[in-house]
Amino acid sequence: MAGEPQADCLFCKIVAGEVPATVVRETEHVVAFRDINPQAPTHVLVIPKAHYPDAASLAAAAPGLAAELLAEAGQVAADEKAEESGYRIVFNTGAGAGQTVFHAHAHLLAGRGLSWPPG
Ligand code: D5M
Repeated sequence: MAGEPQADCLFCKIVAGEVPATVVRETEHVVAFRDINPQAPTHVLVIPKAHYPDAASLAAAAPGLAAELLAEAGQVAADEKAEESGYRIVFNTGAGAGQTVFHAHAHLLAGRGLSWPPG
């Protein structure tokens, strides 16, 4: 069922505390932790605790939670002092766009120049 934990999902395991992560923020519905392979000085993943395979399916099934996720990403950006230099929030969606973990997650990237268009 939509939103239910998936036994084979890495990020569900992080939510459950079965896989360690460096958590920087946690609320009732959302958790944010540092990416294991950072692509910028600040690289935090912001995820819903409930399982949805990608951002679009999250927004379709639980729009309030999607909004909460974005608000929490903004709060992490503030906590990381990323607002002055600017930051990027990215949702890779589909293997062709580089998604490797099929549990919705926002990448928050900051702390270096971010070129456009992205690769
Ligand atoms: O992003 C998936 C991201 O998840 C990728 O940047 C690496 C990161 N990752 C993978 N395993 C872990 C653990 N265990 N902790 C923290 N971060 C992790 P995607 O957009 O799906 O490519």
